[in-house]
Amino acid sequence: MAYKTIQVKTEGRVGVITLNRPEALNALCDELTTELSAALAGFEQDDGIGCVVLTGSKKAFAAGADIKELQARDQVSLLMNDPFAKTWESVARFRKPIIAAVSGYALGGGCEIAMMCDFIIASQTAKFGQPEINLGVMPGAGGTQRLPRAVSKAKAMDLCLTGRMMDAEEAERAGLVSRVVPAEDLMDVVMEAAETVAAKSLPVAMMTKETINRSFEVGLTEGILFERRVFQSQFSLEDQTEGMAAFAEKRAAHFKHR
Ligand code: DAK
Repeated sequence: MAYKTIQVKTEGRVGVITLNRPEALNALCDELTTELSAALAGFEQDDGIGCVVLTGSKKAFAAGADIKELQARDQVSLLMNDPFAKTWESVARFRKPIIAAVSGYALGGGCEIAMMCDFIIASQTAKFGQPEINLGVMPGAGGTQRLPRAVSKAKAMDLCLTGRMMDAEEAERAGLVSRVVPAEDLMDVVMEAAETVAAKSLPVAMMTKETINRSFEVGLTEGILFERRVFQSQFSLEDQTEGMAAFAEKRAAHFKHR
């Protein structure tokens, strides 16, 4: 499929989606989020893909929703015809592992989409923020919910109420990003991480992701019970037999993703 606002490629078992609207710092216009959704749907159906990387340019992962498009909307149009609802959460709904590689600005919806990914690896140049309050609105794609879970209430309030940006070092200290690397190394480090994830058993990786995400939805007792049942179910996988046999035989495991 030919895309206009993103670039999509496959490297081995890793799918890479690059947001590509340089003229607007990858602002998330309707066309871009629709294309992103379609690309993710393609990777979800592709048995050859075990992990996806979502990235932008050196200058911007994404500077937020397209303000010029948003300007034309009113409450009723957002309520009755909300293209965002269908497309924006497609990253959060994606069931395979997905890593955000963030360089430059990740603001507003850009920060929210990065937070929908399973983890964020940032370059030293990354800048995160929820500046919607400067536009007379608040975050609307999960920022008020995912940010406090990621960085604490204090930091989320600070960012959402002042609209200030935080740099990569502060984001790592706060727990928003898993690693910070020099800008020139970002894609090498992220691709290595993605290839490592993609080489694991895909059903186990998917269950791991689902179970960790469940911890944000349910209480500890329910979560532990869910974990135990999912763990037990993994003993019906060929990959469990293979993984444990490989350890006992002192060889590398070759997972078949079933
Ligand atoms: N939208 C549209 N265009 C943008 C943009 C954006 N978010 N960000 C940058 N651009 C455009 C600029 O207008 C400029 O275009 P031209 O003027 O050259 O045509 C070009 O990108 C380069 O930007 P700058 O000239 O401003 O570049 P600087 O390096 O000087 O500044 C900046 C970079 C990132 C600090 C600045 O561009 C900036 O402050 N951008 C806006 C950041 C922002 O406020 N982001 C939050 C957007 S609101 C929803 C759910 C969620 C949302 C919406 C709806 N629903 C469920 C309904 C999310 C909302 C948001 O994200």
